[in-house]
Amino acid sequence: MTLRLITFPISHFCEKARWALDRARLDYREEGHLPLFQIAAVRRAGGKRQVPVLALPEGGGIPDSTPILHYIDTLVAPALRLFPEEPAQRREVEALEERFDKTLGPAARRVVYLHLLREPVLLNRYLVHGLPAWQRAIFPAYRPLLSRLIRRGLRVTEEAAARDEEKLRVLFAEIGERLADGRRYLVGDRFTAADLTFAALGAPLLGPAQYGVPLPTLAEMPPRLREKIEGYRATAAGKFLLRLYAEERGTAALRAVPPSGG
Ligand SMILES: N[C@@H](CCC(=O)N[C@@H](CS)C(=O)NCC(=O)O)C(=O)O
Repeated sequence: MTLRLITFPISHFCEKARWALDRARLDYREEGHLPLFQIAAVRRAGGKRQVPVLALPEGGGIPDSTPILHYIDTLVAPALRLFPEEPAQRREVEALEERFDKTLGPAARRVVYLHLLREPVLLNRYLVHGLPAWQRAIFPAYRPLLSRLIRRGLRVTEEAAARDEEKLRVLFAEIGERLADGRRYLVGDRFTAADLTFAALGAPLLGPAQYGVPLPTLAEMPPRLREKIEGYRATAAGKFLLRLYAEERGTAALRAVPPSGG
């Protein structure tokens, strides 16, 4: 019996939880689903319908990426914790995480879906990683319905995406200013939940090579989306995000740290 992370594998909120689990080097199994097919597993683990949910070996589970990160912190050595002990720093990390959850996550998702939902070949290729074989097999037939569900559920329109891009421009500029003093992390002098959340939730806009499941390459992207991604990659915040993925998403950086205990 082990931890089970119930996901849509491609989802950046799921990537946030998966990164935290990988970083903690906890023994877990990812259980990927297509939208709608997750509901029974999510309910069994105590959630409503959204993923990620971390199902616990003793029964029940933890819905929502933020409580999942807090739970993981209770299982790891202090050096690996994502939330600082020091109260002011902790509050700052929690406030940034909340802001990224509320603003960055939904905006990045809508901007990318606006372009990708028009690309059946890319959807067939990239939305199937990490799914059980039967869900992969039905994907091409399910895709048109899924595209309609996503478009309607997330209100994916040109107008909404344009408003999101403006929010993202402001947020990326703000993060760039914060980093202008040469700091390596958003809060304090080490990697925290603020960095992880910024990187995971912004990842669809940057396409980092180390994302937990394969993402379309720049060459495969439709031209308008490619142009946007190149724009984000050129910003200070975008470069920071790609550095976090390159340096922190693998396990190499963590090898010096004991997996548990003091
Ligand atoms: N606040 C949640 C947001 C998670 C979220 O938006 N999940 C989406 C996928 S990216 C979802 O499960 N959507 C399915 C639904 O709402 O039915 C978290 O941080 O975990």
